[in-house]
Amino acid sequence: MSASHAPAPQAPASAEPASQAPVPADDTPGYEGLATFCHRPWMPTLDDLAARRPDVAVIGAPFDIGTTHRPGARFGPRALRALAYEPGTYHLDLGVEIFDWLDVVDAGDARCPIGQTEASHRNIRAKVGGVAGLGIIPVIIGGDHSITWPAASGVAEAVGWGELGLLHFDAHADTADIIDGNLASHGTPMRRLIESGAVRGRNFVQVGLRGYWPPPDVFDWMRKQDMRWHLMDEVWERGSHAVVTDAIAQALDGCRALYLSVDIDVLDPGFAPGTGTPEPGGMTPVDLLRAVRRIALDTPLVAADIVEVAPPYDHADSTVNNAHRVALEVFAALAHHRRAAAGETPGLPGHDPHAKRP
Ligand SMILES: [Mn+2]
Repeated sequence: MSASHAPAPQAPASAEPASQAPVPADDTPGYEGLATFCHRPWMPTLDDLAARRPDVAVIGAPFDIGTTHRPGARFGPRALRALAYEPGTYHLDLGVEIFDWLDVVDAGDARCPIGQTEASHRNIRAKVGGVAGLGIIPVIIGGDHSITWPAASGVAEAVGWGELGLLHFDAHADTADIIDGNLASHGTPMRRLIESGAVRGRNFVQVGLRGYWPPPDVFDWMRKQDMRWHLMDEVWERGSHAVVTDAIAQALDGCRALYLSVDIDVLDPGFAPGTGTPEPGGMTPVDLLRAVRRIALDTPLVAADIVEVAPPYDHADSTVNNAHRVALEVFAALAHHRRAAAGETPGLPGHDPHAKRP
């Protein structure tokens, strides 16, 4: 039989989609496409941000040479963008489709040249400060905790030097003076912020401290600055809700703007093994995520950072997913505010967080 007598080819029955046209980025699974944070638009220049004026800009700070024990947090921003489980963007408790109400973009990374603390910190301060200066809320993903020194300095410059409260979740106070000759260690940023006047000591409030560091002379210095802290032991005794209520009031006493800094090691290492200095006996995710939600709901939040995610020590992406959800709680609370301002209310199964549950 010659080829000319062959039957015409039939299209096979198939379950394949009819079109291979690209689906909108918001609808692709987390593991597909470009690894921007939550698949949000990539907008790495200040000019683009100034033109769009989003509500929130996520900024990576891939820097970890300030760490005192195991390094690896330089890989945190990439892991948070690429590895987190992204099931959807509807926050069940608040009943809000987050990105219908809140414009979030991924502003890329502050450049952190290898091995160069001063240049890296300078770039972080410039990028975060530039974003805050546009009235956009920066959400910084670290990186070791030393990045909070330049990041919060940049925010204070934009919103008022000394007029920024700082609420700090951590196993560690990070208020040492000099560690191994290093003023810019991840164990010293909070002292630098108070010394410079960027944040007044009395508005610097810490939650979750525990373990075996720092020594008493550092707590003496903290007390002289009128810093307030809530040990993990107090959280365990009183419960996180009561402690966070006090911490919010203390951080905002005389301040009109709040910076939230979350070291993921405030969680117990069972939930967050992927971190540089794990300290047993920490918070649970259910308590931390609700605390972050309340803070974003009930304070004039102008910036947040999530630091010390070190993916090389993570298991099953547990640390990455917990850190990612800290950011989502911030986003959802801000989306709730914008929706409330528009006169809308939560959809099912959501609940107004300030109303009595029916
Ligand atoms: Mn820490």
